Amino acid sequence: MNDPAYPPSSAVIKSTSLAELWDDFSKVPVIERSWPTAENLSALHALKSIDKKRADDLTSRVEFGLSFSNLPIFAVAGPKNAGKSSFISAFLSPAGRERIPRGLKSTLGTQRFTVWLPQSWESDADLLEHISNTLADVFGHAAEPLSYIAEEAIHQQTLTHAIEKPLIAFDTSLEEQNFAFIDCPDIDSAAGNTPENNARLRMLTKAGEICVGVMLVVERSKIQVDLIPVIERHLPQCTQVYAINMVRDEVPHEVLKDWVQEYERNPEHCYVAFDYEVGGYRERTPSIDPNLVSNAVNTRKLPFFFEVSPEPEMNLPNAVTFDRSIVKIGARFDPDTLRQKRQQEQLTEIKTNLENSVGYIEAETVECADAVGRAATLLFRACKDMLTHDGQAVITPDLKSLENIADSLKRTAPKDFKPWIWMFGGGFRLLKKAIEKKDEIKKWLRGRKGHLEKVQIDSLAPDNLCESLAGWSAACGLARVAESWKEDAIDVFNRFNREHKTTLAAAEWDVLTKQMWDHAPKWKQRMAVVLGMVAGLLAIASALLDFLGGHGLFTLTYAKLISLLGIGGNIVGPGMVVQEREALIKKLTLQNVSNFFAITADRVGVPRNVPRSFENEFPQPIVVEKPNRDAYGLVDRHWQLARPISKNVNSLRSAINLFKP
Ligand SMILES: Nc1nc2c(ncn2[C@@H]2O[C@H](COP(=O)(O)OP(=O)(O)O)[C@@H](O)[C@H]2O)c(=O)[nH]1
Ligand SMILES: [Mg+2]
Repeated sequence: MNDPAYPPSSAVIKSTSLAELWDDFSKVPVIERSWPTAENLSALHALKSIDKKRADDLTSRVEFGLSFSNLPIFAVAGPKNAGKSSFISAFLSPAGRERIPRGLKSTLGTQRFTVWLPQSWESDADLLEHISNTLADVFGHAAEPLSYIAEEAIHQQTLTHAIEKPLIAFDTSLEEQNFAFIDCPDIDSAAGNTPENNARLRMLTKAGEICVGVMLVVERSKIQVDLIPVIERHLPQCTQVYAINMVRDEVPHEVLKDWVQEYERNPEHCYVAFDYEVGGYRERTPSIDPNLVSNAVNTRKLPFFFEVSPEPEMNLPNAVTFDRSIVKIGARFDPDTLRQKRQQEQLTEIKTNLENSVGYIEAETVECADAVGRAATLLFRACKDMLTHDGQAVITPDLKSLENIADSLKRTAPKDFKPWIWMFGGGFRLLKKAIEKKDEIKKWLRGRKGHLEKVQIDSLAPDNLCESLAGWSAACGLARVAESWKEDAIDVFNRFNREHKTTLAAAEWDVLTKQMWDHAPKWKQRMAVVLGMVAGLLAIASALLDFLGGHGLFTLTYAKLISLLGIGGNIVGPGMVVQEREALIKKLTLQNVSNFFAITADRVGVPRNVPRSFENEFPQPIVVEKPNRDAYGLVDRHWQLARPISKNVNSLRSAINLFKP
């Protein structure tokens, strides 16, 4: 996977099927990533890293497209009390009808999606597994079986707050049908007209993904409701069947005319049922209506839907033949044709989706690299500003480095200073044991007041970094307040204190201290010079000791250091030496910035190399990389440095192009 040329034949990817195309999409490396990990990514992998939801959505669409069910499903939808459940009941066995909540009472409203399937499927394990997986994919939750005990089944369907969990039911009467149904909960337009604000509409849209058609049940007197276009809009790909219920004193072809004109509907697949509770029903309804022959006392009436004809006389009671009953609708459609129509739409959608995804991945990759570059530059600038005083980058001395300086000063001292160095040996020894002799240092300094003004400590604390990071994150487009950076800031300072040392080799210190001696004031007494120097070192040590234990950093410019030592060395000397000195000071100070930046970069999730615009001035960091997997840049921003592998991107693109749904 790590070879960008994989697979060797990528330039001639030939995809003939969705399966192969999906294989390419998930396997052919199209993105070469260098940070946070060096890795080549397939389009799917890249999409996942940019927008996980989009990748998951595409995956489930494709998987669904790959395994498109053999079963045409119709969603039965419509407003409350339109007769949806009654409509489905007509297709079920008497026992099945008992399992459906029907009624005007609000407690009998269907609250969940129930998928009704032929009984025999319950024992076909493979088929059932396929359907269950599909439902789980679409709804995001596994389907629950609908109980065979009527009371329990009704309880399951009327349970509120379980809309996301579909029910799955089997009935013997569906055996003759070529369809399965989804009984949908009532869609209430008062709850909103978009899936975003109406959970049921959202679920209906989802259900639409596995349906070839929608059977829309509406009450004759309420067909003006704005809900119908809303429902249709959310099931746009579906073949539509209309069932107009509770027609009263009207002739069916007039209802049809109204429907066609007012809603600009197709006159095809329009069914009507007369209201069985009003006078004249027996005279109006087709003579084959089972309500007319049913004489069992406890058999509930069901609306009898039959296909309306535009010819008035064809709708007369005796003219309606049994093949026009709703329960014969299976014969009106060829399930294969329905499915193919829907499947082709699905595949076309998938093709477009794949095409768009490739473009999106490419654009996002390039844009992300730019954003990361900007973020790193801004962060570097912030670190540099924090570690700069009076226009100069600072050193961050610790006791060890003070000791190194003292040792070097002793080594490079000119002969005429040596006796005084020897004389103040006690001061040097205090420096070596600074931690234990903290109080003695203070006493020593008090005894020699006047040799040194009070040392002003400059310091940097995690709070400073918190402020910087708050500003930085805002500039990066996703602000996080200062407090939220606390833990990160403390970690950065701890690591810096542990891992970064202001150090030069002994010989390098010697170059610097030799210079200091060369410029030591000649007008002062030798003793005063050495005394000032030791006092300076001890004063810095004392300030540092006060400072230890916190998370902060003690900062000092080189100019301040030599002024505290009181001897000099800041004067421009002959060329060679100046260059060498400048290089050493740079090593002492600029390295701080690079290291501090690298540690911060690790922590907040940006690449740790010195950004291009600072590359010439600053050395590369020399602290080890410790990535933080929870970093802002990785978790909140999905930052990465990557570039498209053009050759493979183009191949994948042409493969998608060649794919014919
Ligand atoms: N009067 C009359 N009532 C009906 C007719 N069709 C259904 N109903 C009743 O209307 C109520 C709501 O029906 P239901 O099928 O539960 O509607 P749903 O809310 O759309 O599922 C029930 O009490 C049914 O018995 C009809 O043609 N005439
Ligand atoms: Mg219902």
